[in-house]
Amino acid sequence: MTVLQQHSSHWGAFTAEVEAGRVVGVRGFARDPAPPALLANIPDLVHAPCRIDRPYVRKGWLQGRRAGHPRGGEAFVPVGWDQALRLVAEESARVRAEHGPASIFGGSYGWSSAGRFHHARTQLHRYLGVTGGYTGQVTNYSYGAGMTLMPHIVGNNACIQGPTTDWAAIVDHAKLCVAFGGLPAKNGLVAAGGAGVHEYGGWHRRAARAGVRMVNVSPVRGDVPADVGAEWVPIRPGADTAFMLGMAHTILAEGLHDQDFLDRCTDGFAALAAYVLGESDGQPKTAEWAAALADVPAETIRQLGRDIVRLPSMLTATWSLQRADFGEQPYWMLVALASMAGQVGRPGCGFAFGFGSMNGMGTPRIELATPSLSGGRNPADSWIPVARITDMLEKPGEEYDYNGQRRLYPDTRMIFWAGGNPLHHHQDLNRLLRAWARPDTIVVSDPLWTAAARHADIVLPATTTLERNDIGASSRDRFIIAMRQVVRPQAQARNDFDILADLADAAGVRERFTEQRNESAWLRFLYERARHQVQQEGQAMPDFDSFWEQGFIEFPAPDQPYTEFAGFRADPGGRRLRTQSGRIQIGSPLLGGFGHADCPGHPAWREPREWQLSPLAEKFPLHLLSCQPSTRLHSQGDPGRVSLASKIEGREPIRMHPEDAAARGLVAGQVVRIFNDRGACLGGLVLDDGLRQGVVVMATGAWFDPLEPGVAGSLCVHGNPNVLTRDEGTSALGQGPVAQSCLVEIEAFEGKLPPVRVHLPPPIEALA
Ligand SMILES: Nc1nc2c(c(=O)[nH]1)N[C@H]1C(S)=C(S)[C@@H](COP(=O)(O)OP(=O)(O)OC[C@H]3O[C@@H](n4cnc5c(=O)[nH]c(N)nc54)[C@H](O)[C@@H]3O)O[C@H]1N2
Ligand SMILES: Nc1nc2c(c(=O)[nH]1)N[C@H]1C(S)=C(S)[C@@H](COP(=O)(O)OP(=O)(O)OC[C@H]3O[C@@H](n4cnc5c(=O)[nH]c(N)nc54)[C@H](O)[C@@H]3O)O[C@H]1N2
Ligand SMILES: [Mo]
Repeated sequence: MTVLQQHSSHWGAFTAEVEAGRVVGVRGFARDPAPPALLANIPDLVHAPCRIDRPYVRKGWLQGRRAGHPRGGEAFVPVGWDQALRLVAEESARVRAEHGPASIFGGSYGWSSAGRFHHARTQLHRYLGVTGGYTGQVTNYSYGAGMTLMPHIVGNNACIQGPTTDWAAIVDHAKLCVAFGGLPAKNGLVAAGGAGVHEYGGWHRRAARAGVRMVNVSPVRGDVPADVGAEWVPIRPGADTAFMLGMAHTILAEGLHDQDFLDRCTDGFAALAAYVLGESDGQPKTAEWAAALADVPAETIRQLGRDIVRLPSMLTATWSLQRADFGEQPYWMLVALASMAGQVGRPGCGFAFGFGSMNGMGTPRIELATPSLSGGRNPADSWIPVARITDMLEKPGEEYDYNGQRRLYPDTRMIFWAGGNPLHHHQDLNRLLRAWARPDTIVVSDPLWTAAARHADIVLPATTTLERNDIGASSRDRFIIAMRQVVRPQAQARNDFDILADLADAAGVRERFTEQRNESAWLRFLYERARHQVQQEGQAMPDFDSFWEQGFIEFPAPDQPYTEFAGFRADPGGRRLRTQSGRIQIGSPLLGGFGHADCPGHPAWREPREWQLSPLAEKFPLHLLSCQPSTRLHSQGDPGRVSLASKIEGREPIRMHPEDAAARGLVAGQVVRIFNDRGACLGGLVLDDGLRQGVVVMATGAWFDPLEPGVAGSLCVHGNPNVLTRDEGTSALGQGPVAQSCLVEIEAFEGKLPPVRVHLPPPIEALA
């Protein structure tokens, strides 16, 4: 007999089909016009051969070999829950007492699951907070540089995170949409907290049908789906700021800039104008200058410059643009360009970031509170910018810059991670692995034997989301979803909440952690709190029991299109932005005063440290873009059927232009070795003439599978591109990751193909 149960995930709500206690299939949510194919990965995750069936401890750790020992190369010893929790409790108490709370690194970056209560990272923060504090992480891998910059420029981060100008306004009013990085369909499959509906792709098509001219400025033609009919400008990766400066030069030189808007609504334009015209540095940023860097015709740049003034225009950039050297600059320059063109605040016009990056970005929605759990206070008040983890481990006590502050790295003795996969997500994994050997103890909670779990000392088996009750909600979606438990916890897996409650108990603070609520009391509490707020915001929500019974709530779409900055444009004096001048900072005396050469007082071209015009390109001529996967969410779902079906001889696909392949004697379907001075991995070759020549694309998220586990620098036989990417901050301002500034070379893989072992458990040994 098949039992049906509704649940949700970051890639959408669904109904699970259960037979004899096993998830055998999933059906897309009935209200969803486009449920993503990658939902089909779900049964394979719940019942994966690489589920962690019980707690484990690394053998060498049990034998006293701690700091300095490379992790990942040893067998694990099965232990009972009591012993595992006792070891974690004793070790955290020891580290806190000997080294202080900041020596426990609990940033725990990662997406974990869609449910807002059992959100692993938030639960961990609550536990570490009530037991004395920890070092956390601020900003994110998604748009860390952008989100540090934008409050200085426009006063907040709505233009990156939403609510931003919506597609309804664009459809009604814009005539031109210039999309840097395009509007890739694959990224719309996903939203943090899940989705009742995937409406994202539909809006691009409606805009095109309404006569909005779409321009895809990207190294990848497929970054706007073919049926949208966009023009393709195959820019050299990393050249976007130069391209925009070339447009700005045309606008200025031809006197097309909107002086009235600039005077009323912006501050600091004179400094940028002097720079664009070359008065301040001797180099006019002409379209010809930009064309040489971007490798597109100067006339294309010039014409686009004129068009964004002439036509009601929306300028967008994906989040990936700022995940690169000096990633703050294209974002700042896009704001400046839209301002010069006088588009900001005109209906359906201006600038926005992330339209091509996630479901729900730009989708019309009434802003309402959603149920959510707070991570609580961190009494240690210690944190690092998210992507500076390797630096932190390598350089305890050393100084670094962030956002105008001089800060110190803490001395990390223990790491506790729940709901993220740093050995998937961080750049330059070989460098991270060397630094990962330094702490005394690493604890990882995850349902699966991910690379992070394999490189831990104490491994705690967590439930998957389908093994518990929760509430799914996203600030970018109109639905709240009842996520009903689908199957029992598998093997000895436990909920993070229960694991951490027992650990809090060992520290004598169980009730401060649980607040005397169990799962069902928490769900009711979080829901009712949101309901109360929503009522104050003028919308109705049923009581908790009716919601749970009904299964979901759908809020109406707003009846008016929304344009960000419309109110500000109409009344800049009355609607001051929360910036230094109260206006848009095209130049910023504040940022100029920070004195960072890599992020000066106005948007500026800084040649990427690594790209095809740097000397390194002689040795490594291909530009690698490691983008988001269409077959999974980051590393989640990699052992699932949709992800596995895309692999070539078990290796992650890498896309290359046919002429680049021919020049190297490579053919489609072949296993290749991708390498640079930082590392190497295997991949399966796919030919794609929709790529700019010289650019290769490999998705993130194939589980890191070193040929020699525990040896940094070993070949990843599966295809995690982060063995190749560089680990450096975007600038002293944002310190964001620079994954997209990466050069590689590719050759045929010769010799016997090593097996991919990472989707099976690691070696396990009982102690005599
Ligand atoms: N080269 C390169 N690298 C990148 C990027 C890029 O563009 N290029 N993008 C970056 C970006 S934007 C991001 S957001 C990151 C994503 O990096 P992550 O968020 O770390 O990636 P996920 O694979 O989502 O990891 C989530 C983990 O949580 C586990 N999990 C799920 N549910 C639970 C639970 O209930 N409890 C516990 N304990 N664990 C659970 C999953 O099994 C999985 O291992 O990657 C970044 N890395
Ligand atoms: N299916 C799926 N969707 C996802 C995710 C996932 O794992 N799977 N992850 C989600 C998360 S956490 C995030 S943060 C977002 C990330 O969203 P994004 O950062 O927008 O995603 P990417 O795929 O890295 O990049 C988008 C496009 O930008 C283009 N691009 C890259 N570099 C350059 C450049 O230098 N110049 C120009 N002009 N274009 C460039 C690439 O061709 C790429 O296809 O995606 C979200 N959506
Ligand atoms: Mo992200």
